[in-house]
Amino acid sequence: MSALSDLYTVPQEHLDFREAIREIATERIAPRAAQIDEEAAYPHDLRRLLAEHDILGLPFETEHGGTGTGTLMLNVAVEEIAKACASTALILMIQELGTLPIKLFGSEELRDRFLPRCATGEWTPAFALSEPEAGSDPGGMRTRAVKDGDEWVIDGTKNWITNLGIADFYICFAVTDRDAGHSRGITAFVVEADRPGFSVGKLEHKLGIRGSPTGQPIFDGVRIPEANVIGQVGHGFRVAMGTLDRSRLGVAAQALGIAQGATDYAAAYARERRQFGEPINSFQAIQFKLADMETQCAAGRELLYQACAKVDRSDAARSASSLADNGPPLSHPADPDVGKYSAMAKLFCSDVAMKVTVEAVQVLGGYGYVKEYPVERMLRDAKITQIYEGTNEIQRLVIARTMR
Ligand code: COS
Repeated sequence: MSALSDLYTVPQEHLDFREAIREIATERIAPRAAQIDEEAAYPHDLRRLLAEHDILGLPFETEHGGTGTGTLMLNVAVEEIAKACASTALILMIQELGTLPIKLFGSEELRDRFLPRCATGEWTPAFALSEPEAGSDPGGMRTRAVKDGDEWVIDGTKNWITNLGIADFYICFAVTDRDAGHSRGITAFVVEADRPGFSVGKLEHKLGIRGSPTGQPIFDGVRIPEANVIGQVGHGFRVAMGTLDRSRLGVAAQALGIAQGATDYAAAYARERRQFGEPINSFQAIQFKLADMETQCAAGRELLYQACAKVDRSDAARSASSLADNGPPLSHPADPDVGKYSAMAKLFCSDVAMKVTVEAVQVLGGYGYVKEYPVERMLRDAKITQIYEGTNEIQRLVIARTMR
């Protein structure tokens, strides 16, 4: 049984902020979602909208110009936006994913240089870990960085990178010690998009989240200064894993938003749609589907909030102890449960998103299968949540490793 200290509460000001975001999502984001999907166009206007309402400040501390409201509030916001448009929710998710390496492991100079301009929404990042031959196994990456005088020179091609061509900088992982062995000798770098040798390669045509460009950034002899190294040379794999341990909560929140959005739409449709002279929600066949969909969303939300609360408690404890001894926050270990719960929330919520969106299409019948209604888009958007930031098979591996 959970100890009382394991429970979470959502403060009233977070609930108020959720209301404000819900209104923006319903009135400003939802009406754009079909067009964004149809045209596969990155919604620059909606990114500005999120910035204007301080929503892009949610992943950041107040000292860096952010809201300082923590991980639970951030993911409540991701869920609300994903209910309306999963591509737009990804703008906020990537604002966290691509800055967590700097926030958690970067020098003070890096944090001051990059985080405030991301908190305002002026800059947006990308997280470049995967490669054509290294997806579930990033430890087998081929991108290399070699030291040349005061600079590092990076060569390689990454794959499936969100925000390609939009990002102002890329967190690039590269092998710096070929002899260190699998998953070792990797270093994390910040590479600004305007550095000579950086280019935008192939962009993918995707099933879902079509409003977010994904593809191959190419690093061809890109020279970057020593100051752009994140954390210690050779510790890049830990930077990547430590980042994913938290950012997977964003995928869980996005999946949950898609699932709840589909559930709400299907329930509203079932109230209006009449067959055999009655609204279809008077039939048990439909009632039971809707009841299962709502229940799965609620269960996913509990797991997600619990996981977010663990991150927030762990951060509070670490910053209290680092204040006491003047050390950086990472000199204090995170709650070992954080990675496990983050993987469980991502696994559960993304599976729920797939099950629920398939059922939502079924509730709408033929109308569910056509683009005039949003649930076929929600189904297509849901699929990636079982794949990116670690496939659900990898999440099971991460969870199982904690049980040995
Ligand atoms: N936090 C910090 N350090 C971690 C860690 C974590 N969560 N997980 C592993 N490490 C460390 C290990 O402690 C080990 O350190 P040492 O070199 O000091 O011994 C090192 O990293 C290598 O760990 P391990 O041997 O477990 O690595 P594996 O190659 O077996 O990889 C998995 C482990 C499969 C979990 C990892 O490759 C993974 O998460 N894959 C999915 C990647 C992914 O999510 N891709 C999506 C990209 S973003 S769209």
